Parts: sequence; structure tokens; C-alpha cells
Amino acid sequence: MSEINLNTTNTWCPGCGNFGIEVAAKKVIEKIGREKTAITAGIGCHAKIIDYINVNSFYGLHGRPVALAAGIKLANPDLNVIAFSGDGDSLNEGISHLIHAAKRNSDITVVLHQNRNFALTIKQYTASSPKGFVSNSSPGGTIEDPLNALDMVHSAGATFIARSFSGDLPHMENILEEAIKHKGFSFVEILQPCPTWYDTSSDYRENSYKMSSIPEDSLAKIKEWNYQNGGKIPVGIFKKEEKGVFERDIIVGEEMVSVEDIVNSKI
Ligand SMILES: Cc1ncc(C[n+]2csc(CCOP(=O)(O)OP(=O)(O)O)c2C)c(N)n1
Ligand code: SF4
Repeated sequence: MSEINLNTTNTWCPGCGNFGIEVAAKKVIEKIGREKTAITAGIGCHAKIIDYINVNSFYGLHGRPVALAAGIKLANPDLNVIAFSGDGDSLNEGISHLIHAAKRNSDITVVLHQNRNFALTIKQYTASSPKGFVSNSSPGGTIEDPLNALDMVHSAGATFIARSFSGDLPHMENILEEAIKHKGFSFVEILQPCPTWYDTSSDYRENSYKMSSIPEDSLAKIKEWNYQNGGKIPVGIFKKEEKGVFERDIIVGEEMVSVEDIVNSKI
């Protein structure tokens, strides 16, 4: 492989937060090694990131990037596998895959491009849209409370949970690198303004603040922001825990075996 950039026309809108995520992801993938990395994506604006990064990749169905990433990791545990997903993609369409990957402590990284709307299909509300959000599927404003994705993966057992902001490149790079190097399921929510349908830029710039360390009570910190506008938003690592990883230790009968043994039919 030569360049990490693919010679493809970029179709994101000017000012889209996805540009920052792309830059940070490329830097980290170069650092960890492209030949040791595979990426997946669902369907949506976020998923076009696959078109712009020159690395082994799998463009899946809407809501399925986490399932694909888990499968790739199971077949080849030596790879760093990163799933790029949207809030509509993994908090609506494919929410069960996210929960089960976290529960299994599958050794993959999920990067959630959190723009809080179905953007590619021109603005419908998602599970993480704020209450009252006016969209093409909620013309009178949503009547539902938003889902806190970090709280959900925490309940499911995720061993690494973090949040960053697409307007802060160095922060995103650090968090992504830590997440990918973590042994076990890592979930990174990136607050991503969508200037065309939901421009949250000034809210995130004014209200996000960096945590100085991993909080003792990760759940309380996760719940500090309720996804309504104007509240203070902690960014950084909320939780980091060492635990047995699904792809390395699988119980067959009463025996604990490694995936390599299964693949090589040593059992
Ligand atoms: C199963 C299925 N349902 C619906 C669609 C239509 N669809 C394509 S992209 C999209 C919106 C994607 O939203 P999100 O995952 O939040 O990503 P964003 O575009 O906001 O980055 C939808 C609903 C589809 N392709 N497949
Ligand atoms: S619609 Fe929103 S998320 Fe999609 S490219 Fe444009 S600004 Fe980005």
C-alpha cells in the first residue's frame, strides 16, 4: 500500500465534523500500522470515511458495522479492527449488535459519529436526538427522551468508554489510539456537528470540558450530560478495565480454548 489517502472525491458538506474524524483516524491508523488494521462502516454520511482511507475495509449494511468488525476480529485476532458507525446506524438500526459486542468484550473499537440525526437521509430523529428535536420524522418535535449511548454500553459491560469532540484533533487522536490499544471492547463517542441538519458546534465548543483523569464513579460522570442542549459535557475516558477478551478465550464444553486453536482445528 502506498498513500493513506484514496484519490476519491469527498462529498461531505463544508464544515462537517466528519472531516476531523477522518484526519484523526488516518493519523492513528498510520501510527498503529495500516497492514495490521481493518475498518468497517455501516451506511450514512459517517460511513463514507471508508471511501477516503486506504486500508483494508468492509462497507456493510445499515446498522451492521459492529457485527462485521466482530466477525473479522474473530477470524483474525491479530488485526486491529475499527467499526465506524452513526447514531442512527448503531443506536437505532443495529443497536443489538452494539450491546452484544460490549457484553462479550469483543476486542474491537467502535467509533460513533454522534451527529444526533439520520443525516444522509436528510434529517430524521434518532435515539440520541434531544427531546423536542424538529425533523422530517418529528415535525412537531420528538416526545422521547434521548438515549445515553455511553450509559447503555456501560450497562452492557464495555471495558473502555470514552467521548471526544470532532473539533479537537489532538484529543481525538489520543483517545482513538488508547481505545484501539485497549484489549477488549472499546467505545468512543465523537460529538460530530452536522452543519447542514443539526449544527451543534457552538454548544459543544462552549459546554464541553476535559476530565483530568478517569473518574472513580464512571456511571455518575456518564450521566452528567443528558443530551439536551446547554448542559456541561465531559469529554475524555470514563472507564478502562482489564478483563478476559472474547476472541482469545472461548469456552467450549468445559474447556477454555483460544480462537487460534479453533481456527487451526486443534480441538
Ligand atoms: C436497513 C436500512 N434502513 C434504512 C436505510 C436508509 N438509510 C440510509 S442512510 C440512513 C441514515 C443514516 O444515519 P446515521 O446512521 O445516523 O448516519 P449519518 O448519515 O447521520 O452519518 C438511512 C436511514 C438503509 N439504507 N437501510
Ligand atoms: S449532511 Fe451533515 S453529516 Fe452529512 S455530510 Fe452534510 S454536514 Fe456532514
